[in-house]
Parts: sequence; structure tokens; C-alpha cells
Amino acid sequence: MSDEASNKLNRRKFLGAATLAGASALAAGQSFAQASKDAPKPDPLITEVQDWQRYLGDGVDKHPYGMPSKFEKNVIRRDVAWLTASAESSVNFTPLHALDGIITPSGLCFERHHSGIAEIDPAQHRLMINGLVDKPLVFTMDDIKRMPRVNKIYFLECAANSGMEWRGAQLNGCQFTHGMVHNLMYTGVMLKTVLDEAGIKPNAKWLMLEGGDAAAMNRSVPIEKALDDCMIAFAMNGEALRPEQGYPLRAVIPGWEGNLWVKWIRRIEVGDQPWQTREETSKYTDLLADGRSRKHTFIMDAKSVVTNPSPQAPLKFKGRNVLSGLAWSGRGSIKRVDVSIDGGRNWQSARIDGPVIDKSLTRFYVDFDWNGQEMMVQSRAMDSTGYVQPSKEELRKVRGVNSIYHNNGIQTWLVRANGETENVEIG
Ligand SMILES: Nc1nc2c(c(=O)[nH]1)N[C@H]1C(S)=C(S)[C@@H](COP(=O)(O)O)O[C@H]1N2
Ligand SMILES: [Mo]
Repeated sequence: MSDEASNKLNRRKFLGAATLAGASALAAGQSFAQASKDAPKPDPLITEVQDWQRYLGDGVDKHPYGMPSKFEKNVIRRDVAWLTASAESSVNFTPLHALDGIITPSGLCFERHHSGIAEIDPAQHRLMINGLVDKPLVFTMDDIKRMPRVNKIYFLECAANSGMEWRGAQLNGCQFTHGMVHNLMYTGVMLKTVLDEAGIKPNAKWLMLEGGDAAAMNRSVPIEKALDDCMIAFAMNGEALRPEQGYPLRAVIPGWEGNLWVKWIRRIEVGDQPWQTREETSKYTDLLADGRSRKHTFIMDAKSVVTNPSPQAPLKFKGRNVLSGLAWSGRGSIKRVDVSIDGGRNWQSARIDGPVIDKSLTRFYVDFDWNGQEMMVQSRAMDSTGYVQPSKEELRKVRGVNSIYHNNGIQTWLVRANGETENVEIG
């Protein structure tokens, strides 16, 4: 049977199933300590002294820079070899299914490079500002670190995130379908502060941001956005940027597609129109159904995904379970997230927990009781503008299937009776 046919069949079988509202009514007296019921009795892990209790552990001189426990060795960025021709011009993915809260650990942020990671000595890094300015300037890293700084938490999403899913369910894991996103606390200087130093001319309309990597990647950003909330950041999660993320300096363009967040930034040219160069062909263009393309699609619309359960994180036990996921919007904050377990007929509001910040990932949960029924799990985000995340069907009606970019459609996971979970599409 083809995958498509089997998905249809599963959907038919599923129609009589209960809603999450029904499923979430916890059976009276049911314990959370259900997994331990299968342990031998008496349980040596309770009655015997273990090695880690018997021997001295590593001293404070063993790990000058800490790493995760060896038992977490599967929690890593992963790539999909067949997606791109070379690892230097490629992408890897954040393991969303294995993370919690809203901040992405620095070593697990997805990477997207056009010409690999530039290795730059900060003492030799320069940021130049030229074009329509009163005084062209060159900043060293030391200069930038003497300017007033700010701390902000933002998501960065590549416009190609979920791009492989436009024509149908393809990659089996939220790491691969949604993992081109990370969420970090940035420390740096407002771009406005840097621009004010140079003094921008009245006819300035666009900035060209240029990277110091071998791609010399550049993108054009309208001046209104640049003066509003953009930053030049030198730190992430409290320490220097990682080389992968643009060390020693990157642009932060909140809520807008990742492509604009130029890494290893070395030059800002102020102009009166968008920059037209060969390099800007690396710009992302949305192809529409009729063959035309959308010119500038900068903002990342509201989106969400259930990270647990998902194909890499199946359900292991009946009874009490935690469904969890992430929601975000480039237009503001997340107001509400609804979750369905019957493929979008019935919805229940999820519990949002942790900080709810503009243009940041937001964490949601549903604490529910699973009786082993098959489920079609979906989540739907609503942002502070009232925008509601569309279904993939709705999205395709407007945008066709020729796009790669800006796919913010609702994701469906089929959870089978044995807990295994698959990427499927309804309809
Ligand atoms: N200089 C430079 N900046 C760059 C890129 C690049 O290849 N070179 N890739 C862009 C793209 S397409 C994305 S999605 C983001 C990815 O940021 P990350 O690697 O921190 O995840 O960086 C952007 N900035
Ligand atoms: Mo990107």
C-alpha cells in the first residue's frame, strides 16, 4: 500500500476517536510513576550501591568548558545529505524534539552557510559603514563593545524551514521539518546607534549588509526596519557568538527571514534603493502558483509545531503524558496555541509556560492521559495581531506548490496505537 493510501486508511479508522478534551480527563488515582511499575522487584537501582556512588568523580579541573552528559550524545544537530551538494553550502537542523523551554543551547543551533564557517580573529575584524552617510566609519570590535548595549531574545527562522514539505509530508522528524529555527538571547548594539554615529543622509532608504565569509553574502534591509529593532550582536546566550553563528559579529533582524541576518558582518552600505548584485541572487524568492514571484517576503508569519510526540520522540507509555511544542511569530507575540488530536476537527487551548516575548519562541504544553488511541496531532498558533496559522491546504490555495520558502502551514503527526509517530498529511 502506498504511504498516501495508508494515511487515508488511518484517517478513516481514526474518525471515531476521542477528542483531547475527553482524553485529558485523568483517571482518578492514576500515578505518574507508571514506567517504574515494569522495574524488577526488589529494584537493584534502589537496593544496591552503584558505581557513581562508590567512586570519586571528576574534579573541577577536568572540564574547563562544560559539555552535555555522555548519555545525551544523540542530542545533536543533524543534516540531510541528499538535500545539498556540499556541506559548505548547506544546512543542518536543531533537534527540537529533544529540547525544552524557549532558549536554544548554543551548540545545537541549526547552521546555514553559503560558503562554510569563516574563522575570524576578532582583533582583525572591522565593520565599515559607507554610502549615504555624513562620515564613513570603520569600527573595531573594541569600538563596538564601548557602545551602549542591549539584551534581546529573538527567534531566527530560515525562510526555507519546512520548505521540503510544500508538496506533501516528506521528512520524518520535527528536527528536519521545523529545525531551521533557533532562539537566543543576543547582546549587542542597536543598529540605530551605529548608524547615528555615521549620520545617515535624508535620502537613505536601504542598507546593504555584507558578510565577511567567502560567500560575501549580502542582503538589503529597508531603513525603517534598520532603525526600528535591528541589532549588531557579538554575544549569544551570554557568551561570544559561536563561529557557526557569525563570530565575532552578526546582524539581528527580528522577526524577518534568517537570510537577512548577515553573519560575520563587515560592511553596511547606506543607499537609496535595494542593492542589486550577483550575490543578491542568494536572496530567497517565493514562486507563486501562476509562475510569478513575490518580491520581498521578509516577515516570518506565525507558526507552531508539536515537538513531543513527534517521529523522533514517540509516545512510550499509556496514561499520563506531556504533549509539548513551540510557537512563534515574526509579527509579535504568541497569544494562543490550540492543539487537536483528531486532525483538526476539535481543538483545545494549550497551556503556555515560560516567558512570552515578541518575536521569540514560546513554549506550550498539554498534560493529557493517553489510552492508546491513534491520534492525528496538530497545533495552531495565533499571534498578537490576531493572525491564525493556516492549514497546509489553505496555504496551497494561495501560494500553490512551487514555493520552497515561507511554509508556515499546520503540521500533522500520526501517533499510532504503539506510540510510533509519523509525518502525514490530511486530505
Ligand atoms: N555571511 C553570511 N551570513 C548568513 C548566511 C551565509 O551563508 N553567510 N546564511 C544566511 C541564512 S540563509 C540563514 S537562514 C541564517 C542562518 O543563521 P545560523 O547559521 O545562525 O542558523 O544566516 C544567514 N546569514
Ligand atoms: Mo536561510
